[in-house]
Amino acid sequence: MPRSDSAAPTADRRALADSSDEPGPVAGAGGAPAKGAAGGAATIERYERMVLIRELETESERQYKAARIGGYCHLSSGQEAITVAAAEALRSDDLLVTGYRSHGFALARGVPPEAVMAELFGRRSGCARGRGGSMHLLDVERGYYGGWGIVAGQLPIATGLALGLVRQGRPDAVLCELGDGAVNMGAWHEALNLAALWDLPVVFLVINNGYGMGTSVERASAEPELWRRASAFRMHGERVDGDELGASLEACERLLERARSERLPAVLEAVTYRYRGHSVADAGLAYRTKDEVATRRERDPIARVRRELLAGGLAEAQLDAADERARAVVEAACAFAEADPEPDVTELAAGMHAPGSAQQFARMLPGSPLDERELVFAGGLGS
Ligand SMILES: Cc1ncc(C[n+]2csc(CCOP(=O)(O)OP(=O)(O)O)c2C)c(N)n1
Repeated sequence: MPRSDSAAPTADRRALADSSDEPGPVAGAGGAPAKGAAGGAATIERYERMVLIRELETESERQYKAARIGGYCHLSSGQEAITVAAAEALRSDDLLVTGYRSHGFALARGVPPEAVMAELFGRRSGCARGRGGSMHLLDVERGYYGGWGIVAGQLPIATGLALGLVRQGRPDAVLCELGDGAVNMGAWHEALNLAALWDLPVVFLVINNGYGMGTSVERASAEPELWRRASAFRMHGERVDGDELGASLEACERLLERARSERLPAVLEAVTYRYRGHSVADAGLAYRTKDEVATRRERDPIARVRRELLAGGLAEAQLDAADERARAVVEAACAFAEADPEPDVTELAAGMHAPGSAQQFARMLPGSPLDERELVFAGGLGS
């Protein structure tokens, strides 16, 4: 299909876009294997990346409980297969936007573990200069546009980034990660409507981990098969087993390539599970049972890849060594973060877009706290 540099709607493209009434390849929990699922996706490198994410999450929880990490802290333990697959399917010039459960995505996109941990600690060398914290990791040079704390806030950003790619004539795509709770927000409709209307190269990756805080998908969504909701926009939708590395990689690669080469947006629902509570402050057992968590742990994506690698001839010792390397990386990242200084208060206005914000901020130094009004109204909102 020819590419158009214009962002104007193309009626024939919309007519041709698959309707999700016709199911795409579906491989939900317990579902049939995804069509074309890539066999042999298990490699020691991918395994180690998944273990690194799990280890960093486990350590983050420890550090949070030791009060070295402040604010919010949402862990993605259990979601490593789809995270590693999605990040790997991205090319270096593609763009990534995520919600707040983002430590794994940042690592998988190549943000150094030291920069991730320093950000969690609120330190100067953090990937958001220590000013974003756990929910607002970002690394624009690596095409990672954050880390957004407002549920569904990243969706219009993703659509806008995709429009920007088209306007610049770039052949790249955007991957927008969101949670199952975000599909019930108004921004979902706005962002998907325009992405479909303007044929934008964006894949909306819905990580369905079963719950939005303490509310299950079935209690929150009139259509709990979330991939089907793409059909409201005449957009292609499909579901994949997000704990299955090969199927996840295949689906992400295919849909991103389709977005790049044909400018066709899509929804990919990845069914997975989060082992920990909604955030570190939530034990995660008020709305689900221990048995449920234990049953889901039997499908653990890391254990699956480990089994595949062993079956493929790797020795336990090689996998143990990979575990050990990941643990050492996390330990070093923690030591780095602890030694890293806190950002200076005078740097707080750096990177702000409001005109004159740096000068205004200079008047907000300790001793003149009421000048905050000036920063917000005159600088931020431009009164
Ligand atoms: C607009 C908005 N409303 C409410 C919240 C509070 N909140 C934070 S996380 C969350 C649940 C979102 O769940 P989901 O989208 O499934 O993502 P997950 O936590 O599973 O990754 C809510 C309601 C928020 N951050 N933003």
